[in-house]
Amino acid sequence: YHVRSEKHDCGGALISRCYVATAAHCFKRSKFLSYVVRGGFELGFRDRPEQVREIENVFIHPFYTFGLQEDDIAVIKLKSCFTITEKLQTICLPKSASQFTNGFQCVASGFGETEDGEASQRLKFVWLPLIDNEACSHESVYGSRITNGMQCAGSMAGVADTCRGDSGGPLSCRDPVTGNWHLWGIVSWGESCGDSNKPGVYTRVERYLPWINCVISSNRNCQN
Ligand code: 4AZ
Repeated sequence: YHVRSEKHDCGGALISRCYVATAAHCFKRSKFLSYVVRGGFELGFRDRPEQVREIENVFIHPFYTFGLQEDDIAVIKLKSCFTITEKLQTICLPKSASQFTNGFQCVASGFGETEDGEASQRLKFVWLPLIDNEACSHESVYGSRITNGMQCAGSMAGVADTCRGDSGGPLSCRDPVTGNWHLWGIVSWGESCGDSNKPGVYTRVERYLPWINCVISSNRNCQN
């Protein structure tokens, strides 16, 4: 899913017909009620599966602090819900903290910056292995900047990565038993893009399940 305004451009993931999960930092400088959410595969082109929805409300995690990267998660409530079709579906939330572990290959997707330094006009995706927090907290990587609410993914050798504009979009992992895709991460930050020892850092969605479920069931922001 694609969230766009004049100044900001972020991804998001449909976690139910009426709610989109994205990054809190996407709302840094924006008037979020003017945002529009669309499901589609090309920018500036209304391809067949696309549906456009306006935002009714944005719930930013109460511990998120602008400028910092912790608790970088927000839930968007849509004014009207999406219609589920073959090409427009919801993604499952994580099942448990240990559902996907170090080395598991997941998929990040978005319209973010490519090698040529410009936003992609087409939705792109890349397979990225999960990196455990111990390895990602190594001093040659990100040190103490990695906290429990984060999940690193990518290669320590670099190259494949997410980048500016992919923020808020999904890091999706497929359960090998059920075949269901789960929203394991949300594109959050990283030092540049594709550099060695600087993998992408994602919001670890599993840690926020109580908050997400509380927001969706109460339609109000929640304290944890
Ligand atoms: C960004 O600024 C951003 N390489 C997103 C992802 C990554 C770096 C920066 C990861 O939105």
